[in-house]
Amino acid sequence: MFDFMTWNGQVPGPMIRVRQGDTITLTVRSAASNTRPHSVDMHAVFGTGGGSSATLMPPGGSRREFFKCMYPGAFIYHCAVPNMDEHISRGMFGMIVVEPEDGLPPVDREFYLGQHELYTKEPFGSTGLLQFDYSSMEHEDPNFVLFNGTVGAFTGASALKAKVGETIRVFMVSGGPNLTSSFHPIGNVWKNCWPQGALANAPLHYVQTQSVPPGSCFVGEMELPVPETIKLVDHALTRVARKGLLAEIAVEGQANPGAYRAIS
Ligand SMILES: [Cu+2]
Repeated sequence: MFDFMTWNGQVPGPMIRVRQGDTITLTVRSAASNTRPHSVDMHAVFGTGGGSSATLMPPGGSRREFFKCMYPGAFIYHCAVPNMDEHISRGMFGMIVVEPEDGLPPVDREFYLGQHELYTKEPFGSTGLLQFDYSSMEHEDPNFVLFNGTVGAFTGASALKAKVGETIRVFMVSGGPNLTSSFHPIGNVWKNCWPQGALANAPLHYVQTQSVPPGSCFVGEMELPVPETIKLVDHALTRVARKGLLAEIAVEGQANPGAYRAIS
């Protein structure tokens, strides 16, 4: 267990999804039971601090801002108070997707993941309420690296589901605050991949591992020609083997021995 700081009680924060040209009025509120100030810096926003100056609020406060989504892409939003590294590590990051004016092409399923690291006094595997550790954050040496704030998120019975023959899209936001993700689907490949979530550009094709720096996003699509369990990982694999980072997609359907089979 850990005392997260969240938007709407989830890590990553809710995906906000709009179209290029849309105008947004955003209202943020901070519970009176909070003890720290918070704000929102959205990388989809032209304006001082990505709106963080307009949204800076004390415990119990609320703020409203207006912005126009003038360019397309998948963008991080995050808290931007002076202790922003701690607040992001505690969970204050999410994604706003500004689709191009014509929208993204349809796919069969979409998934939303957020990678970030957690700095605790206690080692990986500890139980009970864990304490935040400023020293390991200063050394950028976390004990936990997580998808969606959970050790082994979306694994086993909680795996994400898809079917052979479908096309799926993965949105991933890299909160950091410090580590770059080397994002790879074990057993598959990013057929279409938008580094940085930069949807104004043509996608790259058949990308194996894509860097997703902290403070950025990723959009990738996969074909599913065979039944398998795809493991979404950061290919800096110590983070998978020893720090808790893993999400699985269980792909069910007919075997496709012309594409893949075990021989002996
Ligand atoms: Cu905050």
